[in-house]
Amino acid sequence: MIQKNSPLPIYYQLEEGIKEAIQQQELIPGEMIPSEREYAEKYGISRMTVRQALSNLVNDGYLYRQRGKGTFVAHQKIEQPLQGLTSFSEDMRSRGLEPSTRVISFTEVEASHDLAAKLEVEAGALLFELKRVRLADQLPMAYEMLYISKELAQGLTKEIAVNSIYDYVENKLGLKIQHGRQVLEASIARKTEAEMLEVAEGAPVLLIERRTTLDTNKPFELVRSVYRADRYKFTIDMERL
Ligand code: 16G
Repeated sequence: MIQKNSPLPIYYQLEEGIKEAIQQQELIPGEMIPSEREYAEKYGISRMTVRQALSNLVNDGYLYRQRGKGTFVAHQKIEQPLQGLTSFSEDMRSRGLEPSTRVISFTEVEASHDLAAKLEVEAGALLFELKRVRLADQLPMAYEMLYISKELAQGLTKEIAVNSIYDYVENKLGLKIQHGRQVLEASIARKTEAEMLEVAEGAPVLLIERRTTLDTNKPFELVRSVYRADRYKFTIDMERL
């Protein structure tokens, strides 16, 4: 993969070669890559050059280092466009990943004044409160807590929440989820979130709050999700104003 007479710098050729190997799945996420010394010997190049290539790949999120162990291939981030209102299950399936869900809790609570106002129900009305870990190909991606009015999501059960809630309310209850408003913030994983997402406490996460409404304008759900920042990135298409 290295051509010494090429006008391209050697570190750059090595970088591109490693990226290519990741794309071709010759290097698999979670796998340890050869050491600096091994690359240097294999291609007859200096360790400094190898170090530069690997550092760039770490900074760009292709590789990650574990102190005392080595350098590993990172899981590629999922890129989520922010224009359509989609469910987690749809998002993962559209990428060829298998969604799954761990329902951590499924309870009924009485709406506080604040929740009642946001969901446009009477204070004290019953709400479903759900906590779920969402996984893609068995890897935890997000931890979400949601509130939905019990009156709207009739018959919702824990078993249904293991699959797709949007699928249930749209295809079984015949409701139409129409509109969503989402707020994104940078944050760090608190203790419980870190456990659920299998990251260290304090690891970077993306905090997302979503409120959706039905075609009748009635609020449907309030969701607070914590996404692993090492597995997710969001893209927004913009038109010049
Ligand atoms: C996404 C939504 C969440 C929605 C869920 C439905 C965000 C931040 N959250 O996780 O609001 O409840 O999808 O997914 O995108 P489901 O139909 O697979 O249960």
